[in-house]
Amino acid sequence: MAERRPPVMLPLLWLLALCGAAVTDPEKKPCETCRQLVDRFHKGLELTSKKNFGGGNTAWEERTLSKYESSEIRLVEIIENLCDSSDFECNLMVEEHEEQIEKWWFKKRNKYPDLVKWFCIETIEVCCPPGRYGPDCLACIGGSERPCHGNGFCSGDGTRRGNGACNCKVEYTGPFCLECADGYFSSEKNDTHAVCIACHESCKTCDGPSSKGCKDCKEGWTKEDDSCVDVDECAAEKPPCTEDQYCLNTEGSFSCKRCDESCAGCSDEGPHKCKDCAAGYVYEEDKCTDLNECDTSEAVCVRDNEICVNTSGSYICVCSGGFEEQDGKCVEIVKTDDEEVAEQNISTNAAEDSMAVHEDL
Ligand SMILES: *[C@@H]1O[C@H](CO)[C@@H](O)[C@H](O)[C@H]1NC(C)=O
Ligand SMILES: *[C@@H]1O[C@H](CO)[C@@H](O)[C@H](O)[C@H]1NC(C)=O
Ligand SMILES: *[C@H]1O[C@@H](CO)[C@H](O)[C@@H](O)[C@@H]1NC(C)=O
Repeated sequence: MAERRPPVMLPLLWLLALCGAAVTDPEKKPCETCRQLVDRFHKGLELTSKKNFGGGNTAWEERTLSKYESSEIRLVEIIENLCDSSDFECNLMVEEHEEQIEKWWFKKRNKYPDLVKWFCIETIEVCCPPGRYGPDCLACIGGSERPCHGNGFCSGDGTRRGNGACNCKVEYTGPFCLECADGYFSSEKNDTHAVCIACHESCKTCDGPSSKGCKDCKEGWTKEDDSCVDVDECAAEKPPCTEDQYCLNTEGSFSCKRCDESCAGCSDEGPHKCKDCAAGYVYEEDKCTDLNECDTSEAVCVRDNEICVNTSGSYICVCSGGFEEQDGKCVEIVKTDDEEVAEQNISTNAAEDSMAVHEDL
């Protein structure tokens, strides 16, 4: 029978334990680890099965190969590839339960072909069958066939963890996920089945699909002749937007948009919808247009050697070419000695270069 093979994994585990904080994912649940491990086991089986169709099939090969099929050599090959070297939980699980895996391989495989069931659920007890949860694998609310009546997720489903409470899908609510959440109405219901469908967008609660089915209106809608209709927030006595914005009504809501920069207050988008023109703009041809302050009979930029630059809504005064701002004046730009020498160097070099070219010719 299978000899215990040398524990090659131990030094690795020591190493991993030392930097355990970095590689351990505390959220990774043991059942998930076990299921992944079994997945890898099946992959290993597949990979090693190719060895059965290696080449010729002499009687000798047949005998050797069929021996290999259920051999310890094959098992060792599979086990060595069960976990990524950085996967601490997986390596630990294999290390702790290698004997059971061997036992299954040599004794139980035929009778219990489902390795998740035999290993993860029944032997090392980290998983439960589907629809069951917790240390004792109790059935989820609604039964293990249809946990949470098919309308939610059962806490701990399929693992030895959780408390079996239902986390309902968005349409459903209540401990059994048989009630409809706000915004959904019940189209079918008995003790074990419920189907909830979304209300019309105008309803907060409803008992039918159209806006006539609303029991309460959603915010932004109001009851009128049995249905919920959009409230025009923009028409309110006290407008909801600020002075430099206009109001845009939408189904169930509204938004405030910035007026054009040429406006001081506006009723809609663009320079044509201003209530008044902003400073620096004048009303001209049905809209507020930018004023060219530089183009007035009176000079606006009055210092020596400066020019006026028209900007939208205003103007600036800047020094003209060859002058720079210094202590509130525009003064001629003086080159430092270094700059002048450098400039000379460039022109000398350029001259030398062109001479060199002539020599080459
Ligand atoms: C409840 O409704 C479902 C689906 O319509 C049906 O299959 C089931 O038999 C019903 N159960 C009872 C107790 O009436
Ligand atoms: C100008 O060129 C001379 C020699 O060609 C060099 O020594 C000097 O450092 C250069 N000056 C500058 C500012 O680049
Ligand atoms: C400033 O001048 C007015 C009037 O000529 C123009 O209509 C503007 O476009 C101009 N503004 C800018 C930023 O050039």
